[in-house]
Amino acid sequence: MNLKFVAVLLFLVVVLGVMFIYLKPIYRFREGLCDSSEGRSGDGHLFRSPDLHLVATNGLKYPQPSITHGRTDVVSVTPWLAPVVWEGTFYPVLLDSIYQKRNITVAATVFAVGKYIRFLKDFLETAEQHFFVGFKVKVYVFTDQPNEVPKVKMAAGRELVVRSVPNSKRWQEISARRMEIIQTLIEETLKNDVDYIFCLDVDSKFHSRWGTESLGELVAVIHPGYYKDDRSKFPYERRPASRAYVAPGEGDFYYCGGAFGGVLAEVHQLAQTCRKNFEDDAKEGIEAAWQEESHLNRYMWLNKPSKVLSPEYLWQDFKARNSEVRVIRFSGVIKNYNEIRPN
Ligand code: UD2
Repeated sequence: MNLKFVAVLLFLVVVLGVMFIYLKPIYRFREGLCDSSEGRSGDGHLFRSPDLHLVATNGLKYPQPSITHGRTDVVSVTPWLAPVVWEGTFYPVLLDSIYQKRNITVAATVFAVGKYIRFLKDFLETAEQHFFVGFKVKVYVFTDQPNEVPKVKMAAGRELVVRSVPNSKRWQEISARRMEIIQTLIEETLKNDVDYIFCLDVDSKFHSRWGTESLGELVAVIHPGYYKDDRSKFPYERRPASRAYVAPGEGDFYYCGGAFGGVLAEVHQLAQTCRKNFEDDAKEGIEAAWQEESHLNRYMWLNKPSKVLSPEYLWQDFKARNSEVRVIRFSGVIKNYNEIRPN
């Protein structure tokens, strides 16, 4: 080996060593950026975080942020610093201008199986009036009676997609199976098409704006029946044998099974986890107290939602409105459970 060759070899080793030492942290940082600002689905597909840059329209005038504005009569931020959205905590024109620039598409899923098909018309018609008006929306209806889906006129940029699903003898199964179908829908259809998804109960109507203020990575709605209660009163699954178990003293809010959402990667993770836990429980003969709602509550306890929607986003028509609820945006209609359910 001649000296010249050894010198070149040494030079290369030093250069590669320096590159390794200096470039590795940069690569790691880039990886970290991907992990924190971009979701990654199970198969490695990247979902770009839509909340990376909030770019508003130039010259838009709106009230200056002020600590004396907003709401002092309700919890408007969680201990993990997620906003809790109430009327008076956001400026809709500003938010819409941010998301219009991004040209987002929002999907909604709704299940109308068996006699629940009767609720679909009002759901769809009121969604046209209040749900992400002015944005691209795709409503996915899952039903066992595709021919009975009402013909509702959709505005430009909005689309209704009907999919067949089997009926079941047990309402608990219809309700819980939604997680599996949502998981598959995201994997097979929505992946490259949609930015956000909301999964909603059909026996409900929109009454007022539900829009861009509700967008976030993982979004949960506080149940209207329990938002003033101590967590000891929440109807979480209390049997430790269940995968939906929440121990005494644990839990943040009691969230609704009837409305949740977020970016695709987050909702996919939620649906997949709740489905698996529900099925693993079933193999051991356990059904959680409130089916997939119990599993969702366990999931949200461990994986904190990045945005929490107040009970304005899922009220119940039989409940008198409380003074802190200035607007009812979406509300469950009164129904006769014995008459409407298959069991
Ligand atoms: C609560 C939840 C619901 C679910 C359930 C527990 C709210 C407002 N509702 O409502 O989401 O977590 O507890 O399982 O938080 N469905 C049919 N056909 C049927 C039965 C159900 O299509 O025969 C669908 C339909 O979309 C309905 C949803 O499943 O809206 C939930 O069923 P539910 O409304 O009977 O459940 P409920 O009122 O106990």
